[in-house]
Amino acid sequence: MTTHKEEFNKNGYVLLRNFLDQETVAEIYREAREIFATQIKRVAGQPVDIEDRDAFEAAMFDFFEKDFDAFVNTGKTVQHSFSLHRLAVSKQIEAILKEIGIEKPVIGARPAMQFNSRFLSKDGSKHWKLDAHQDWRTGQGSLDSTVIWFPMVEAGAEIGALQVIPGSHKSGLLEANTSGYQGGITATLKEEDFVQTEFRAGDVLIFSAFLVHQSGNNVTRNIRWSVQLRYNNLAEPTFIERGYPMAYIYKPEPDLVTPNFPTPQQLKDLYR
Ligand SMILES: O=C(O)CCC(=O)C(=O)O
Repeated sequence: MTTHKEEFNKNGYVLLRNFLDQETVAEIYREAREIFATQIKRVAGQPVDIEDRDAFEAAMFDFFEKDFDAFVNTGKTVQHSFSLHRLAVSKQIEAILKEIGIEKPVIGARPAMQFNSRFLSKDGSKHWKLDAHQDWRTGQGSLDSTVIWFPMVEAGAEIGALQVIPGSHKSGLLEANTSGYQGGITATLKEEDFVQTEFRAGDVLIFSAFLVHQSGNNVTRNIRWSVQLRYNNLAEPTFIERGYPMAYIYKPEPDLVTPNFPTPQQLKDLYR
């Protein structure tokens, strides 16, 4: 029987069925919707039921249209949720990373979440899905830098689950432009080489940061909620030799986001 490590080395990815328990996924998904729901209530002036998928997602689209900045910031805030971060550093994730060869895992970039839908796009096509890319180009971490990707809803071709090119992790770093969040590979790729992945909640895809992959095409009216976790290997010799480069730059906003906030009185009231 092939081991996960053998499969990973050969194809550049392994799709682990039923890897996470349903409640772990449900908690991250619920917390994300709760965070959005608070802002939706502020903007729409009425609460929304997070358990009513269609109504909740319609409210998400409305929020996106009515207060884009708050939507973007809420999307970022969701990526700071405790449930997501708990999973990212859990024993279970550490064990699977070690199993496929990441001897000393370290977080490569802040855990991320995506809400893919063409209704959450300003220009109709560009920002809601990613062109073919290799994550290594943006992370530039260890040679064996690894990504964990999973949807929090059942996801197949229709809702645009990830598409991957098996074995492409051994092709090296391909030429790419800097369009969008992850850039897009400019080298010629054959569409027929992409394999469409399919998931039930709990299934997880683990892949080399050199694996060529792209977003599928979400043709449904629903949002494809997914999580991306990125890791490097502190023990990988070229990563040590290159001085542990950290290509993700987090920096504070230089100006006050809310001018003249807070007043001393607000602080006195808070700490009464
Ligand atoms: O979720 C997606 O559609 C794309 C995610 C992805 O490719 C990435 O984050 O590197």
